[in-house]
Amino acid sequence: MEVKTNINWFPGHMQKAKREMKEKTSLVNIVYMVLDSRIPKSSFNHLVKEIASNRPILLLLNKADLADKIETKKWMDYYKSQGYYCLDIDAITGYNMNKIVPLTYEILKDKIERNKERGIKLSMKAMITGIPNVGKSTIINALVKKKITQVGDKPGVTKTQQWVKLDSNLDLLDTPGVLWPKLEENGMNLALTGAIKDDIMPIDEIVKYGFDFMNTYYKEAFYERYKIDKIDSIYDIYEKIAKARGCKIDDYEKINNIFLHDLRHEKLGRVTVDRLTSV
Ligand SMILES: Nc1nc2c(ncn2[C@@H]2O[C@H](COP(=O)(O)OP(=O)(O)O)[C@@H](O)[C@H]2O)c(=O)[nH]1
Ligand SMILES: [Mg+2]
Repeated sequence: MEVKTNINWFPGHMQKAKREMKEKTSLVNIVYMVLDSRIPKSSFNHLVKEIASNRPILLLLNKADLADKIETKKWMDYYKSQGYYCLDIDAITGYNMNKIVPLTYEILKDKIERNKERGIKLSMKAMITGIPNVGKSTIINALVKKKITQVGDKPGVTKTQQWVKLDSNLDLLDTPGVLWPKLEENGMNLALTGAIKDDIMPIDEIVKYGFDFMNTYYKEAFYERYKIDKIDSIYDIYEKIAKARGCKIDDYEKINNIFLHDLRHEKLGRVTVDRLTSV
């Protein structure tokens, strides 16, 4: 698939972003990588593994409320088998959010113990990374329970590292490390969940891909919502959606939007787009 983007892919930018992230990482004891539970593979960025070096990585599978529970469990088992720590969360309702701090202490307990023995009184430090739109800011805000003002974004303000206290012995860097997803490999799955803006994507192709996906993995919910009985061609689907939602049969743009909106907002049930078999 060809994806046009307005993201600057110049190697220089990439190198700079990588260097900055590495600098931040050098300040912390643990790296959180936020994933979208609907696309635990496509939202995973391998660069984190590289820049985290030997620091532990805690994968926060956010938006768990939108994903298929059975698939989330499979993905967590898979990532655990690969040496990652995992927690499924929902930053909006707060599901499992209170487990992040205790789990962090648990992961870092040897380090904390060693510091204690040596009489070192240092807080543990963590940072959040993740691709755009996975919920990094929502998580930070939920963890610190207030909105953080981005003082460093104003011109003339010295950009110093800002830390927020999560607990007596745990600090969090308040600026998340933004990573770019690999569009070449995961473009369709990223697009389907809305991780990439629709206006840079071939929308008809995504919708067709989405129809196939729903028909393969969540046929019942798909048929139920649009009162589909059988599908002989893609036009049957367009026709049924139009009928079910009261719009013109040839208004493809509107039908596309209805379908994508439904898929992204749980109207077709919880969906996991990345399937573990595709690893
Ligand atoms: N359903 C759901 N939506 C979420 C969750 N966390 C964040 N969002 C939404 O995802 C969008 C992107 O969140 P944001 O924190 O700005 O992502 P960031 O770009 O990684 O900082 C916002 O519309 C949030 O309300 C979640 O756990 N569940
Ligand atoms: Mg943000």
